[in-house]
Amino acid sequence: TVNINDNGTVDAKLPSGESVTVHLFGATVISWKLANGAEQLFVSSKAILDGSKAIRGGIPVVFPVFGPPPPDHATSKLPQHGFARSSNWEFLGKSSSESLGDKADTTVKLDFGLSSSMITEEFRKAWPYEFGLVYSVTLSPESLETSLQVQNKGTESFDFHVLLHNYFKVPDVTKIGVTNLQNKTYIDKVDNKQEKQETSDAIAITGETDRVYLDVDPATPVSVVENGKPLFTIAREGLNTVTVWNPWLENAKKMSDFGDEEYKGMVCVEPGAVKSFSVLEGGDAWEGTQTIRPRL
Ligand code: TA6
Repeated sequence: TVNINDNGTVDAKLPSGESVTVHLFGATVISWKLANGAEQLFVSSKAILDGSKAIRGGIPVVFPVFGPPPPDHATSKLPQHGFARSSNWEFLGKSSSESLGDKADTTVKLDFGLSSSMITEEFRKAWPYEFGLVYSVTLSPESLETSLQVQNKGTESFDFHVLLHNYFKVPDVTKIGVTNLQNKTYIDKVDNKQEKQETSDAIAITGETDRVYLDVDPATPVSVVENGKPLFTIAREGLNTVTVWNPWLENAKKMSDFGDEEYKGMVCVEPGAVKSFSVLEGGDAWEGTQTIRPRL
């Protein structure tokens, strides 16, 4: 079943019990529950859901720029992480696959759209390109997949970043590791953006962590593990960077929409294409996809 609610959210539930909720503000997935009702995503108890600020949690969609925009770039007048997560998207509809056997829906796909005519005048002035975004959220008993298609609807090329800013809910961030990033080069945003080489096969989070791993083969699944067992495994297509973030206590205190202690129960592992700006010629399209498998 799929419901369009009057609080600006769309939710879907499978006969097997899994559910997903997407807020039309930013097309932000704000809940993903397994059949047993266990919530997989972190949304701050202080998150603002009225459209006045990007939602602190879930899966914010970052486009067309990740991080503070470069001063000498077409995105320079946009806010950090761009406008997609702070715009009102529209629900385009659902499609579901009927399994051959019991006629039950085994997966449901929800599509959302955002185009240049829908963003605010302020955003359009800041980034005057004709674009179309289609964001697909596909729920199955085994995974949650989200995919962003970027279309250049104008004649002039533009360049962009995309990043899916996953906030995962974890029992205790001091007990988890992030695996399959060993030997990868990363930019350490907590240490003067220095480029470093990852040496550990399971990154521990012991303080503020803000790293952008580069050239991560999308075919290499990245996992959040607890005592060696995967809590989440993220496979990607077209997304060859992975950002790992935890604000820790000092930064948590500075965020009005984040509880001081909440850093202990979350970690962000964010697939993206943010090493450089991807160029899209007029009329062309680009797609990036993540498939997240939870611990079942
Ligand atoms: O993804 C990591 C990051 O870029 C951090 O540097 C931190 O700024 C985080 O995103 C949250 O950014 P926001 O604009 O949502 O507060």
